[in-house]
Amino acid sequence: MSDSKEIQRGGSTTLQEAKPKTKKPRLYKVVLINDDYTPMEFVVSVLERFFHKNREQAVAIMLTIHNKGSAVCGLFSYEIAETKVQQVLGFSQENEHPLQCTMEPE
Ligand code: TYC
Repeated sequence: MSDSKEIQRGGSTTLQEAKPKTKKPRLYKVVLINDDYTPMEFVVSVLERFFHKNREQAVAIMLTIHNKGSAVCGLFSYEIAETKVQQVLGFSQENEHPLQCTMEPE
């Protein structure tokens, strides 16, 4: 519990919190990395399945990764970002693709 202080104004006294009670949640980027072996269609399916992109968005992000080396797929809280990375890596391993996925602070 933070300290509060009394504010005197026009004959009345009010209490004001010394610190705001809320703090901004830190967000993490989930990033997909390009490689030479994972099929384009598989990457599109990952973006649809785990990042809820439509076909058009998924194709555009996949092509950005293919052309530039990586792309941000979404911004999430720490725990959700960790889960996304695990889901992508697990799904890629099950399908024997080398697709890599990481998270980094916003
Ligand atoms: N570069 C891959 C290919 O030509 C496609 C690809 C795109 C792979 C995005 C990974 O994160 C990736 N088949």
